[in-house]
Amino acid sequence: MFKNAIVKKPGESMIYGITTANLGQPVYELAIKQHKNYVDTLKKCGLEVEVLEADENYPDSCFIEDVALLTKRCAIITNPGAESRKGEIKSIPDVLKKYYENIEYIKSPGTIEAGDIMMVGDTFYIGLSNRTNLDGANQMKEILRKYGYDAVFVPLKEVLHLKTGVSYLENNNLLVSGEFIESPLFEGFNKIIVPQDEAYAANCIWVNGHVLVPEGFSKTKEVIENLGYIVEVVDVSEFRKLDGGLSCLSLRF
Ligand code: CIR
Repeated sequence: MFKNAIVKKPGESMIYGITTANLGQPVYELAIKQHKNYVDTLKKCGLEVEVLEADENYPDSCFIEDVALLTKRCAIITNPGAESRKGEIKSIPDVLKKYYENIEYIKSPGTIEAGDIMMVGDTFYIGLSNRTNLDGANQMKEILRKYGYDAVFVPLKEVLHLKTGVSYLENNNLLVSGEFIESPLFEGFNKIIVPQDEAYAANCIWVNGHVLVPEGFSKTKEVIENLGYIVEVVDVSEFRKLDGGLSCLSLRF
């Protein structure tokens, strides 16, 4: 079960965030509304949510998931692979000190963004992507091992981050799409295949028996409902325009 979440409000500069989506510029006012609704949904799932103020210097900083990996035993501050995002980590240790005694750091030339990390019990799947290099992944693995965790590397071909294409819903249920459907690394899971035309919905989050599903993906929503989860539909259209999904908008621990 998770108790806490940390989110960061989007700043007006978000409209200049990194994107490959080709869906146009986000509408800031709408993004703010959607962000607030996202926070309310996390609260509805039983989380206490700390809301950090926006930082206009970093257009992508609302995607706070990428700057830290929070486990039960330690917090690990990442080193984002995207040049414009590297400075996002500066403010994070102070925020995490309230919650964690053990804070570790990934150092250059290692890079890692935690959107590439999926927690499955005591095992962490780490995507090797354009943002997460082998050095960063190896550092992360070493730190995780020190705290009694395991790590499995997953080379990525197409998606931005590992969790863009695969989400763990607990109880051995794994939402998978595209390049991950046939991956031998995920053979042992009960795979729930996300159809190609709903690929964006492969990024869902499990929060204490609820699953947050993005609005507009009825097939995926129905399959998740049929598994017995309480589904919370959340509209994140403005964040999708920046290649971001539901998981990217919070740190949950
Ligand atoms: C980026 O390209 O870094 C942002 N526009 C989107 C980050 C999405 N984060 C995530 O998937 N964890």
